[in-house]
Amino acid sequence: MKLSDYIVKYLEKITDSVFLLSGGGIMHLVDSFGKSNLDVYCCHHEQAAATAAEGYARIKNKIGVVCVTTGPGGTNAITGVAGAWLDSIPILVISGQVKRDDMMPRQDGVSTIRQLGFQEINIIDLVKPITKYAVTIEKEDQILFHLEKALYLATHGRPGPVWLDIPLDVQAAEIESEKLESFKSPAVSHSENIPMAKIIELLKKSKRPLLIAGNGIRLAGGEEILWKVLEKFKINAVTPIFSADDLITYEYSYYLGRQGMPGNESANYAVDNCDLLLIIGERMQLTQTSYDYQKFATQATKIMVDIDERELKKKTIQIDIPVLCDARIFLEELYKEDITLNRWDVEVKPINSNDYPQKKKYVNVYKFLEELGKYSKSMPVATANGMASVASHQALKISKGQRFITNAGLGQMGSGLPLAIGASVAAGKKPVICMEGDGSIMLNLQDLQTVLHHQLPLKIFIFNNNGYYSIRNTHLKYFNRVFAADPDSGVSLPNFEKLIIGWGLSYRRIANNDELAKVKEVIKFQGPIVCELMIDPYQPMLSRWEAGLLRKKVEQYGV
Ligand SMILES: Cc1ncc(C[n+]2csc(CCOP(=O)(O)OP(=O)(O)O)c2C)c(N)n1
Ligand SMILES: [Mg+2]
Repeated sequence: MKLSDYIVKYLEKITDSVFLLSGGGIMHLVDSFGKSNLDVYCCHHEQAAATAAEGYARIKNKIGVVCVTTGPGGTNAITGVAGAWLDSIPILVISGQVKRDDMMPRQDGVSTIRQLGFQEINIIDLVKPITKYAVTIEKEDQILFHLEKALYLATHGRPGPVWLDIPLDVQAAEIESEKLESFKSPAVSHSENIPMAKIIELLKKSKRPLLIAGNGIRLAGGEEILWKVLEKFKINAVTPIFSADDLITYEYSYYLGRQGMPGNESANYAVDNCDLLLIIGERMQLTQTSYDYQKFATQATKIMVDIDERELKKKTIQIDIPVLCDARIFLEELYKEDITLNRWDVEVKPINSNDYPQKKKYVNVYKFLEELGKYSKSMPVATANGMASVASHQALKISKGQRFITNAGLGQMGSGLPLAIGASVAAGKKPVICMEGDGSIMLNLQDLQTVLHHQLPLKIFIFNNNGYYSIRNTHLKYFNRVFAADPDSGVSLPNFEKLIIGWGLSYRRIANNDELAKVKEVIKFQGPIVCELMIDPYQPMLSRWEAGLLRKKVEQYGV
């Protein structure tokens, strides 16, 4: 059997879809994909292909698969892989490599020249620091071993991306599929070391306990048990803004919102004032602790449950009880306990759009999000960064089970559209809401063609705020002038109306608050549609939190 056919047969067992961009360096693989039962989505940039695989993996909670060619195909995919690495999303990248005879000579593993084969690049050394496993497969009879090992590593322990680089002649090689070496997965010991007695004692003693529930819970398949734990213990809970805002929703009576620097006041108040903080499956990046991390939850005894030991020991968070454990197993063990926690009431203050200036000429971003929240129930939502992501994560109400995906660690511009593509594919070509900045969407605009080609029914909202709102604000704050952020300072953007219509996609514009009724029309529209929102370039947003800002004096708690 031809090796490329063997790979594709193997992939048919683990996924239904592949994101790829063709090339001579993967011609055998591409031909095999063409003969397979897999749905192949040909993207127009490898960054988009890798990020679409991330979106797919997030929605399915299964591995996403990408195939890219030698040299530039691989290097273009790196940003998507970096995002998956930081947010622990399992994706498998298969890249082509020049044929073995054309590969550069190496001495002690180091290439002695820059290149031998055309479009050759040592991609493995480039991606090693951002993958759990990355190898060039130089022996055809090891293909099964590497596939199995890569898949195992991507999806076990802390998940993440893996990369298999396959020289052209290896792709074309004939193999005897019954005689292939296979990978023996290590025996996993299930004896997790949870100091439960101590944790229970602390929970019982606590007057103001708080839970931060992170995406590690979803990755571990622990959503269901999380909700059971919430219902049983009625603990106040927050989600880390951007990374897990869809894990707990306001259907839970004691949900206090999205926590972090740009997050909700109630959630940050709870962190500043809790006396016991239980963090599960969340690595607590600086967005959560703030740069003033020495002041983070200083009144609280901190218990942190994570599967990655190194996250429990980093300098930006001082943990009293580190628990090296799978998030789902921890929740299952906790659920077995019978204790009543002290109730500590925190007033939930959702963002009220009326607290922000309403100008006749523009859409108020929070008004728009209120309107969107009425119609977007159950549709997955994808965002990248900038106001389109920040304001949405602050204010968009979602319902239980609805997904809300964003790359929280890399925050790369241009990721919203491909995340939405992958999400729609994963959901069986269902509608997905995509919110992108006018600046951000430019970085993967080309993949509107993928949306059009496959008629993926995305509802794409472009937040037109005259360029890079976030950058403008930063420069005004630090330098009192603006550069490289809007048309007057060197960054102009296209006429989106002409562009989208010229592209053959449907277009709507919402020019001001009076036109917000169009949101419903856009959401109910059959097929893909782009809606441009004309937002005040100086739209004020919720003020940022720094650790300790909302801390009260102890005697004020009343508990
Ligand atoms: C790939 C990448 N390049 C640069 C940045 C730095 N950056 C952060 S926000 C931003 C501006 C984003 O503009 P837009 O998408 O229009 O959002 P806005 O801030 O205007 O709401 C830039 C350049 C980034 N996050 N990602
Ligand atoms: Mg913008």
